[in-house]
Amino acid sequence: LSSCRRKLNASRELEPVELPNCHLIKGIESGAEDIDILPNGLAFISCGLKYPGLKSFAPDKPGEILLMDLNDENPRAVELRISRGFDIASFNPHGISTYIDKDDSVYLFVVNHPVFKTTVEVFKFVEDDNSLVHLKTIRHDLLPRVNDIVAVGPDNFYATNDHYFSDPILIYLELFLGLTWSNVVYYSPTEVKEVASGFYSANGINISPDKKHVYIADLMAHNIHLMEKHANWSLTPVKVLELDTLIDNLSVDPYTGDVWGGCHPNGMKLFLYDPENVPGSEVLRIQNIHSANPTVTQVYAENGSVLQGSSVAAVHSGKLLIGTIFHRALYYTSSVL
Ligand SMILES: [Ca+2]
Ligand SMILES: [Ca+2]
Repeated sequence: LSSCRRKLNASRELEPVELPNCHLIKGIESGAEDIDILPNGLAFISCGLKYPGLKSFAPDKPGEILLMDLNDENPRAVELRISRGFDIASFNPHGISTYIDKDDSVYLFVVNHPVFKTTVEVFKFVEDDNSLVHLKTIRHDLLPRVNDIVAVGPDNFYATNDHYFSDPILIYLELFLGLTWSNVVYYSPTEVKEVASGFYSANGINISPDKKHVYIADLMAHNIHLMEKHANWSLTPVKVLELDTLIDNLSVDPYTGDVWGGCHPNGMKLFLYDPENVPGSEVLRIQNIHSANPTVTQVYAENGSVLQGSSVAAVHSGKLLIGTIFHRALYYTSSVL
């Protein structure tokens, strides 16, 4: 119990770090959990997550996927239409990942929790039509509680299971006993296997620009695991980067290889949401993550006002998008990036 309390209590009161030239994106009122940006500047945003134990501002509204074109002077978020036949009423999107195939087809992988179960939905993005065509729903015993995924092919991916149990009561038990049963699974239509284990709560996952390394954020352990990817899709540990905050989703700058983390400096405030004492937000940029001394920069920090619970920070050509669990996405441009 005490170890869990300690982990949740990364309860730093932050020195605020301002973002110059930042703009709130209108129309996102029920949280933006994850963001993935294509090389051409089109950003996909997963909105409206309902998660056991976390406050939802729109409990009766289905989740949605928004699209933003970061090439626009004043980008707006537009809801993507989803093809008929997909159950939109129970759509509860969590982590997302894009994959561009050899023929330039764009696939969007979405972790979904219809009635709090876990599926992975695969969509094809139709840009001319601002729509997503649903291709398939993936369910598997080794994918009981997926948080985030990183696509490595048109129908294969790595996924983090943030908890071993899917029953809410057992999740609390798991959390409070400090069990390290959270893991990473590789999925393909022909092979599904656990490729990494022993996490308190594996959360964000992403891949290096050269596709040789996979990065995994362990939210409750306050660290990022660097793993080497092999030809048979297995992963082996390289090193662990310790940080003093709860790291959620990870983004990788395709040009610099910098790793960006949306972080929660105070776990208790995150899980026990109080409008009078809202959770803070923190965005970290990690440069040269493979070197002996990576540079960790706190790009944004506050104790809770505009951004409440930054779950993701993603960059494209010097522009930064921050998604938050409890509030809106934020758009930011700066010459320092
Ligand atoms: Ca993701
Ligand atoms: Ca997450």
